[in-house]
Amino acid sequence: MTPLLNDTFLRALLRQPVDYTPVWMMRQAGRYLPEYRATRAKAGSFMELCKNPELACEVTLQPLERFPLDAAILFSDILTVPDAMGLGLYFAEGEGPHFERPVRTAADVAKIAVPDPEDELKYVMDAVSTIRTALAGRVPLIGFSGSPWTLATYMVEGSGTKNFSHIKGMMFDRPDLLHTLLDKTAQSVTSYLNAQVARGAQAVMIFDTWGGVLAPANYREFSLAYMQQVIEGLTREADGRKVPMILFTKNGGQWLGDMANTGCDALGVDWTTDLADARRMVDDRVALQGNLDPCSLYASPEYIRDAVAKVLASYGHGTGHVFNLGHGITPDVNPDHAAAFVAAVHELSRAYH
Ligand code: 1CP
Repeated sequence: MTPLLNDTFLRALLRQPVDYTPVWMMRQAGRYLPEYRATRAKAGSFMELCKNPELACEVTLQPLERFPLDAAILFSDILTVPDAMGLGLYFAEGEGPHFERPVRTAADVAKIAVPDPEDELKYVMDAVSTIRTALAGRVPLIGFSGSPWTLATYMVEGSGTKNFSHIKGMMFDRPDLLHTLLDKTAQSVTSYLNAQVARGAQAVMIFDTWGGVLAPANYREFSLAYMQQVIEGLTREADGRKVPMILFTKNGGQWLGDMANTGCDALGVDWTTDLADARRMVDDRVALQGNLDPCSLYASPEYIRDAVAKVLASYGHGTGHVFNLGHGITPDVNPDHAAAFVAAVHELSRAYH
């Protein structure tokens, strides 16, 4: 294996000493980059881009060519898993994702299969191998999946949603059905993440984008429990090195203490929780990743630098912090502002280590 030239990100996740705070951005390969839009046009569509390992590799590396980021993230989407479970994913132009066959009834749940990642999701695995080779040890590669709950919201709703009526309807009316669906989804996520690690992912992250819409007891029963099931089944070491695991529930600030007990190595934190409070809640048991409001990047580079300084001060001294936005970078951000953000983290964080 090629040696890893910059392992700052992995070290911070494992709370080992670092010289500066490592940084990457959720959705760092995406629509705010003109070169991304050009590659997507060349591929034909977003899904064709995901299914072409060479082009998926090209867009994964694009943000690293522009900015000195400390990690790369596999270019794919969380919804490839329900697609492989038989739901028929498609993107209508100018709209979000949709499924041809949403899961609504007992018969629909019974039909759901746990996919073999090296078969139905082989295109993702080939992208992981291609990217890992192309990175040549520059920075670590992050693999990812949606959480079982977040995937189930799309599977039951059939698309994005504002009210969560179908998924919450199932949760309150037929919890048994939803538990069966979540169990199958958790099994799928576990083997999908393990296959990514086998192909070269050096850290993994679970995106629980919609856990934060749940009441606390429902969060524990329908989201957290299944993320815990996934974590218990994960490969935790590869090439003689620990594979750190990051858990991110958007809007989950009040549950960080519970989340830290799942066996994960790090927690993603959005901007609605102060990192100083988050650090107290997890009591230095796990590392923290976050948490600048992505809309801060609409402001001037001077403002961005100041905002970065405040987040660094809020975390305070010592390792265990990976700098990130609190959620994905938005499509209309000026890439020069992303550059100012990354530069400010690298420059200002040295004083904290
Ligand atoms: O038009 C386009 O080019 C498609 C836009 C796009 C992109 C760039 C989608 C559709 N997905 C992605 C890539 C993507 N999605 C990545 C790539 C790696 C990177 O970070 O650079 C990742 C990690 C995701 C994860 C993802 N997809 C999440 C979880 C994280 C989050 O942002 O909360 C979710 C919820 C999705 C679903 C999805 N895929 C795409 C869209 C527009 C959506 C959101 C749908 C909705 O509004 O509910």
